[in-house]
Amino acid sequence: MSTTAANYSDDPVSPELRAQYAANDITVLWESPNGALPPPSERARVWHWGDIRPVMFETAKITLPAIIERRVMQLVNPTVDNPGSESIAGLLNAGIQALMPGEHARPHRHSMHALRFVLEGHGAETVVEGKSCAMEPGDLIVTPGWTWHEHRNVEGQPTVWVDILDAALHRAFGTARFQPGPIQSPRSVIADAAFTSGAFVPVAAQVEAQSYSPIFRYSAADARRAVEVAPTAADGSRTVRYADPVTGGAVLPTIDCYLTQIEAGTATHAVRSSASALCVVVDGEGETQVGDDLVSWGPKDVFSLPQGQWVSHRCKHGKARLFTASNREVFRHLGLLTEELAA
Ligand code: GTQ
Ligand code: FE2
Repeated sequence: MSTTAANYSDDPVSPELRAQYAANDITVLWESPNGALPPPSERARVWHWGDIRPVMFETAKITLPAIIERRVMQLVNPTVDNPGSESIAGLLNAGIQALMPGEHARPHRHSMHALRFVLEGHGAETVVEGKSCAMEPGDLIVTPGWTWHEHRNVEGQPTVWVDILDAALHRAFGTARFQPGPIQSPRSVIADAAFTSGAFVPVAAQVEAQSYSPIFRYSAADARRAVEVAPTAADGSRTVRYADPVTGGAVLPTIDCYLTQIEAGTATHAVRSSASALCVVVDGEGETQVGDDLVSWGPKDVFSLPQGQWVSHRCKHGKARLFTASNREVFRHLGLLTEELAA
């Protein structure tokens, strides 16, 4: 009938039918924003060390025991389209944590996979399933999901690090679990030293059964030595992956880490990934093109790499070293990883 539209004020659906939809919790696909996704709105965000270091040290003056244990300033990218995720990029979370001399964050464990990248300090340690991991600047320490861990600074210097976690992923999956200490049923672990020769790995059932790296600490010195002798890519940069020595794969099932070295005056070829990532600047100064945004950076700055954006890093001064943590393994396992290199 040609009168239909006029009767409903241009809405082809009658008010009575709309009411039926509402009463039955129904929406209609032809009006759904998910049918044709809008262009991604997430933008790169940088946290400059010079801005956040004083805020962290001011925060560290608050010494209530309950705050010491969770003294993390979460880096929340306001453009991430996922309310409540508190993420820095996509489903990745990051925060800055400080532990002052004499402080202790007691043992606990959680289903979230996490890692820490140390920014400054000396003498603190993270204990993971009984293994002591020294926290020196540039060190990577991984705390795989459901491993007991605690942080101690007995008499070291004030120590500050970046926490990187897959917390928003667990929130989305409904799998976030947390258990405070005291430690129950600790796992048996093998000393990191058993894996560091590179050419040999111990043959042990416990190593073969686990889905994460048996190495919990990747030292800055080892990483630097490795990247310096890595072959150059076509753009002249060198990259090493922090590898599980048993599988050769990522350090954690959900977070994959890399160190890239870029010579002054050079830039990396643009790459684009369906996964999200973030970078911590180890040293050097430069800028990164992320889609339409240009991010300037220096030592200890942290910046996000939203999914779907073309990314190219340029080193302006010094020899730049960038630590990158990506959730590409999540995407790869689900058959959703696309990675492109600009022509
Ligand atoms: O240091 O163990 O940023 O459990 C969030 C949760 C750090 C930690 C975070 C944690 C930790
Ligand atoms: Fe934790």
